[in-house]
Amino acid sequence: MKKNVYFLSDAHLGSRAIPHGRMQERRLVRFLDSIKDKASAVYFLGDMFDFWFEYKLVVPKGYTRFLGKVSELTDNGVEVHFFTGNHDIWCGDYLEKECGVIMHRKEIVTEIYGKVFFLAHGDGLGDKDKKFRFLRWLFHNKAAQTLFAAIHPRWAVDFGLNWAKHSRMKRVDGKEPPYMGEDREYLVLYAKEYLETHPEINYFIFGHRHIELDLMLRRDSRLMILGDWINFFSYAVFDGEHMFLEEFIEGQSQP
Ligand SMILES: [Mn+2]
Repeated sequence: MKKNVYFLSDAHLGSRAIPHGRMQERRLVRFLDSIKDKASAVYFLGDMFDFWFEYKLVVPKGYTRFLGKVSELTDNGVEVHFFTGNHDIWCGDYLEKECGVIMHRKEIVTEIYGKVFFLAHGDGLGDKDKKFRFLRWLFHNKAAQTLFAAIHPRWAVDFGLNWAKHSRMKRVDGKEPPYMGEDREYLVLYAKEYLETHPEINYFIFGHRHIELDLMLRRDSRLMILGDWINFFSYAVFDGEHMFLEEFIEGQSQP
C-alpha cells in the first residue's frame, strides 16, 4: 500500500496575536506524531512561523517541540518539504541542515503518484493589492535583508514579531476575510488562468488565505486552499488515489 502525502500550512507559530500558542504547537506536534508512520512526505506550504529571521549563526528562540518532531520525521526517512511564506521568508539554511527539510522559496510543479501538483504558499499569485506587493518586493529584496540583518536582534526580532502581530490584529477578529467566490478569489483566478496554458496540472494546493476550499476546476483538475493551524487545524491528504481535506480532531483516528 502506498503511504500518504500530507499538506498543511499557516500555523504562524510564535504569533503574539494568538493566545493559545503553546496548545497550537502541541496539537501540531501530536498530529505529526500521529502520521509519522503513514507518511511518505509532508509538505508545509508556508507561514509555519509567524516571524522567522535567521542570522548567519543565530536562529529565533522557541519552536523546539515542532522542530524536534520535524527532525524525527526526516530522521525516519519521511520527506519533509518546507515552503517559505510571507512571514518566514527569511529562512537560511538552518532548517535544511539541522532538521533535514527540503526548502522551497517559490512555487513548484511536481509529480506525486502520477498526478501533477502545483504547490505554492500563495502570496504574490494574482493578488493585486499595491501595498502588499510593495512589502513583498521589499521583504524579498537582498539589500533590504542585509540592512535588516545588521540591526541588533533585540530590536529586529521584536520589530518583526510586532509587525506580524499587527498585520493579524488589523483584520476583523484577527481572521482573514471569508471566501470571496470563484470569480473574485485571486488564487482561484490565478489557477484558472494558469490551467489554460498548463492543462496538465491535476491539483493546485495553496495556503496563505486561511480558508478551507476544495474546488473542482475541471474534471481532472482541483484546487485546494488548506485552511490553517490556528482555527481549523486542517490538512490535505493524498493516498495516491484520492485527496481529502480534513481537520485534525484529537482522539479520532485519521486518514
Ligand atoms: Mn501567508
